Amino acid sequence: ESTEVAVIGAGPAGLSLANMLRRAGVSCVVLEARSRSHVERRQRAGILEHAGARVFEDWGLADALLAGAPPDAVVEFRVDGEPRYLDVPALADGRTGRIVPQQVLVGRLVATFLDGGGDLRFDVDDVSLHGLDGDRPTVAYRDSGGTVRELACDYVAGCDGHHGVSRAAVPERALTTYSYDHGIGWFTVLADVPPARHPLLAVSSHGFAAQFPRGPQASRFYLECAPDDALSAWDDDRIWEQLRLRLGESALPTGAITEKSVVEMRSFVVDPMRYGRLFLVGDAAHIITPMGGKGMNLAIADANVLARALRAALRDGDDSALAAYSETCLERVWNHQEFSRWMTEMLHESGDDTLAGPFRRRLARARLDRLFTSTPAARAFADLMTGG
Ligand code: RFL
Repeated sequence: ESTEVAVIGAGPAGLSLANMLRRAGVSCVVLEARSRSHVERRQRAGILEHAGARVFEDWGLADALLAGAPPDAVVEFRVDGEPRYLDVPALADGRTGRIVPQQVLVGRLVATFLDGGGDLRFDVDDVSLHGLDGDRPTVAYRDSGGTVRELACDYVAGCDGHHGVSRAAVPERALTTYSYDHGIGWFTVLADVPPARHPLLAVSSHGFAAQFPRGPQASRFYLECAPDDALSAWDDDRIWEQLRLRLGESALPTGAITEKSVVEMRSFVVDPMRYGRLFLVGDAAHIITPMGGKGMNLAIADANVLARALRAALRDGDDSALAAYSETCLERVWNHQEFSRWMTEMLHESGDDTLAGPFRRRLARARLDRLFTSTPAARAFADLMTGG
């Protein structure tokens, strides 16, 4: 069996890439370890930045993927209970993101790919990559029926997330890895609570908290916690009590909590995002904390760069964009890592003195206040929010 591009993983990165490759007339096979229903139910991110929406428009995929997804407009910062609003599209020359829960986007990417005749194989096992530094790599795997198969290809796209096999297939000496522990903990819950009027980021002496929309009747909440806090330390009563306190909303409605997890507040980047004929895409190459909402967006941006580069290499015999793939992607990755870290400091350290001391607390407050006193500062923030 053979194809032009073997895509490992059917998350936002692999599915975006596969749909783009189809539009480009490049053949691909997608291999996914989990079942279709598992992939379509995995709830994580919720905001597609303006740059991501434009990518789908450019590929003629926006109608299929984004129909009915409301625009993401005003962001509320609630500082010690006092609301402050930033109208991001107004500050970004009309550019606006879209509110689309990750599982909705993934479900539509799967349907669009399969409806167009795409080859997507769920429930595969034991994926291994071979001959990556040669001319004709192969991917071995066990299909859903238990039969061992081999797929020959021109290129492999490693879109299998942070714990996948693709990055692990690269010899250690060939990659430089950057890893950073932000030194704080986050706890997240998904609950059947209608979203606040605007995406909400709350700063107070009780600790950071946030509420983001995940569909018309669901919210994802984030709560700062001790880095070593266990899941068991957060029963439902404590969650609601802390959310009411931190959001400054004594009448916050409660609802069924459908998921609870501790978020690792860690960043990770590999350089280069390529080894021979293997290209790492999305979380396989880099992870970022949820602050700023960039993880899914980086995955889609990488997929766009790679799809264009593969089309040029396979259709026009022009390898220059493939040669530049890693450098092109890493520029955006580091820019978003910096934005995320900048926001993390601003919104955690401005709350109280315990995290970074009284001097840093005042610096963080100055950074936050500047967004509401300086239009150029607010415009720079909006520019980064929308993904440039
Ligand atoms: P994914 O989504 O992890 O998909 C990888 C896919 O590969 C499959 N796989 C394999 N397939 C075949 N063989 C193997 N050996 C395989 N190993 C794994 C997996 O089953 C899976 O289907 O990576 P991808 O596509 O790079 O997409 C990245 C995004 O999912 C991720 O960056 C975001 O979810 C991060 N993230 C957020 N991003 C945002 O932009 N905004 C947010 O608000 C946001 N919130 C979040 C998040 C991530 C979270 N978690 C759980 C990590 C909130 C949370 C809680």
